[in-house]
Amino acid sequence: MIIPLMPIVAIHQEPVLNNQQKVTLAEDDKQVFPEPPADITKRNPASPAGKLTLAEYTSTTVGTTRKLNIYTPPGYTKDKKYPVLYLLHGIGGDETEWQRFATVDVLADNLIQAGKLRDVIIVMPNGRAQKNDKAEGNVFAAAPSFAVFEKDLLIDVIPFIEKTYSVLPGRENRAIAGLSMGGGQTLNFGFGNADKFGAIGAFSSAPNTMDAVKLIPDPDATRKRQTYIYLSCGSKDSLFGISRKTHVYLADKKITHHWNVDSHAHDPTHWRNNLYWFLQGAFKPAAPR
Ligand code: FER
Repeated sequence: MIIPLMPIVAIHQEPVLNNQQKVTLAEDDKQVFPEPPADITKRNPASPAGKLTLAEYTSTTVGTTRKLNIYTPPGYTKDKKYPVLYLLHGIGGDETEWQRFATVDVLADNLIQAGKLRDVIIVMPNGRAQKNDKAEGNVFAAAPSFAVFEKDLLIDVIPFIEKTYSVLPGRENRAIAGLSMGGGQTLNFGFGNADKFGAIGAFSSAPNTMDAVKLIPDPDATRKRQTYIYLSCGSKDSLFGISRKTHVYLADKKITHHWNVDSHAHDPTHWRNNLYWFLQGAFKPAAPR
């Protein structure tokens, strides 16, 4: 059992955890996706630029107007329909965090240019569903509002996106992913609403992650539904045990998934590297005719 230490710094960034902790790796705790090239977040001059839009929606759940950051791919047009990824931040973050950690627009533009990623809309909401949703003060105190966000996502965010943008319907065109608290939200909401999400990517999931038996009470149904499942954690992350427990359950129930253990900690390098691989797996470009 790994007990995470309280943060040293917790304002506008993820908590600095005790990443020095020794993790004993099991045989299947392996890096299955290699380190991406160092330049994944440097703009390839040949890549046309997508667009980032800071939008607002009415949250009936919270009773306020809330912000979200939306990436639309280069050449976005109402004449086409696009799959969507809902991408969730950590306990110290907000709707700007993923962009700050991973320059999501550049990363996606480059992958699309390289023919490794479909045109996809990436929605980065604020997962702290409470009236003051800023990452300020003791960010741990807001942990319960990350659970409330399930309702906000399902009844406010997704309908807002689907009426504002040109979106492909169905679970096979809707993915959810996140880092740390957002990883826990991803597993809880993704498995809990399996009819809505066809791909799940959880990076360095936090202690808000529900027990695997509660997440997946009917392994046969989960296996048959064919969800693209991607779990990752750095071997230097003190929250390692949480992701591993989820992986061990999935493996035991023979539910196909990726489990990527790299050598990073609870840090943006781990998150951007694993977003890079998750995007390519969840939104593979169509095979050429
Ligand atoms: C905890 C340790 C870490 C916790 C949450 C986190 C709610 C989240 C970390 C992050 O989002 O980076 O004990 O409890």
